[in-house]
Amino acid sequence: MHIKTVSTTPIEGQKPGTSGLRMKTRVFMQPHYLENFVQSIFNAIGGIEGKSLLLGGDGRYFNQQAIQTIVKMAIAGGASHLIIGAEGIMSTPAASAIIRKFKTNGGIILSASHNAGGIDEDFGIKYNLPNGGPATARVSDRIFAYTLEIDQYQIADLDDIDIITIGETTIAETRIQIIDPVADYAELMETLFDFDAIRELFKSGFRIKFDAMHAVTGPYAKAILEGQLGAEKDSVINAVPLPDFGGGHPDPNPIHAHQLMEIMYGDDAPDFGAASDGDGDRNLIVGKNCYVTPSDSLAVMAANAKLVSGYRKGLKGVARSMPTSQALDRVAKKLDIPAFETPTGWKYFGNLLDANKVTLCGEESAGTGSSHIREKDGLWAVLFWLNFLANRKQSVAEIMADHWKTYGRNYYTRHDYEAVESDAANNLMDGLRGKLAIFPGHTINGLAIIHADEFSYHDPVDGSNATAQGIRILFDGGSRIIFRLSGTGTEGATIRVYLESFEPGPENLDQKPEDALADIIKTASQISNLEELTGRTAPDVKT
Ligand code: VG1
Ligand code: CO
Repeated sequence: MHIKTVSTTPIEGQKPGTSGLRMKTRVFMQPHYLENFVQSIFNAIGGIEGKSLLLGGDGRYFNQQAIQTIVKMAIAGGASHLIIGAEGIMSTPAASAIIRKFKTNGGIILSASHNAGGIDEDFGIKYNLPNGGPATARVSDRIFAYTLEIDQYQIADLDDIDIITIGETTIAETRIQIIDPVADYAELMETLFDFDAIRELFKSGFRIKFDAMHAVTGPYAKAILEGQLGAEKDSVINAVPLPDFGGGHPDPNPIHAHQLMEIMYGDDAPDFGAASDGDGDRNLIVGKNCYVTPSDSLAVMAANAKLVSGYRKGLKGVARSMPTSQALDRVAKKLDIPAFETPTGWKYFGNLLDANKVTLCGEESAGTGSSHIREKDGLWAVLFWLNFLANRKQSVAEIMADHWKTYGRNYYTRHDYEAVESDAANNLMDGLRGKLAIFPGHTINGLAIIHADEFSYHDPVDGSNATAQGIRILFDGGSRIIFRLSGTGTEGATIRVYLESFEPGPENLDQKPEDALADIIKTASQISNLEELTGRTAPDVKT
């Protein structure tokens, strides 16, 4: 076998964002682009020689081609073992589970997650650590540093290998194993949940619709929900992963998962609806006529954890990303367990989970997960819900009403302004930064500001610090407004405005979120000069 050493030069902008490196697919397809980044990952972990790696992706356009390139580079670098999902498919949570199960030295996941796919859309790559979790900020910085000084990479001069057929081959020093991407994951789920109880639930006539959005979760949901648990045929819709996700946007929110929402709010709606994203780590939960915000879902899961077989002993602690609503904190307080507040992005949960400080964590962006792996996990969240629904024998709407009655309700919505000109977005953030000191003490639209800052996080486990993680404005009574710029977009800037108000109850727990939040929404646009600075009069997406 011939190993080519290819001369290259650094390519600007290969800085990982909230979750790996995401760019337009055509950018990734440029000569040396993928190779430079992959070699930088290898360099950042001290070389790939003698190491094992998991490889997989969400099946989007360029997935298989990219896997071939990475395989040839890993062989050239002397990797000892590659585990690859058949057809290059592997959901992010399954990848995390397999890295942990087979104790590989990490993994490379090809995905731009909730971003659209196709030659004119987005592609992405991320490196996960031996604990199965996303590279920490430190490791990501090291990878980025190598992209700035790279001058060569190695690649084996080989024909494409067969990544379709399950089996094993050895090329030079490298054992290559093609595995069923579903089996190990399904096995893990069975250890966490009471499959018999869920089977009984389906047998009793309970109906589910799971929208896989033509993304990676299709095969997993089919095998587990319909196959193992006996949900009726066609419970899983859009189940076949497509390279362009059928032209849709695989982001499980009420806007992009509108097909599911129509079913769940239509005549003869099933009892339970759910959807997952491009790489299978997000979840949307919706009952009959009852959308559950991700922040509420996280809180309800924490409150009901003891009814779920794998979590019967209770939770060590919980964590949420800073913009996620404070509903979780109220549950933690009642359970008398610690609650952590981290910056946005799953990489900040890894240390807390490794140190056994938390069992359950989540984000407002439809991500929930637990210590079973080190990524958020879409289908796991669905099974978690099904497990406690099987015990409680109540509808989703009843469970929500009961939850709010007990804890009060954190009304919540997120407004996204996408593809805003970067300068305008930065001006907006700078403008707010400049006013942080003078905000407290002011009352706007009847809302009294008690605190304003730019969120920073001190990791209690490794002592690292993350600064500039979003601007927060806190009001008397528990309401909040948060502004942040997205770190996963590929075009201009995306401004995210997170809006939350608290209603202790027992009255006013049944308002429409947009009514309950009207003053907060108005205040957010006033204090940020959003319209003036960006020219936008309405958000592109409201979740
Ligand atoms: C978004 C979400 C964040 C999530 C990240 C990756 O990041 O807000 O909560 O962890 O996507 O999710 P940002 O920087 O665009 O706000 V996934 O499922 O796209 O990998
Ligand atoms: Co995702």
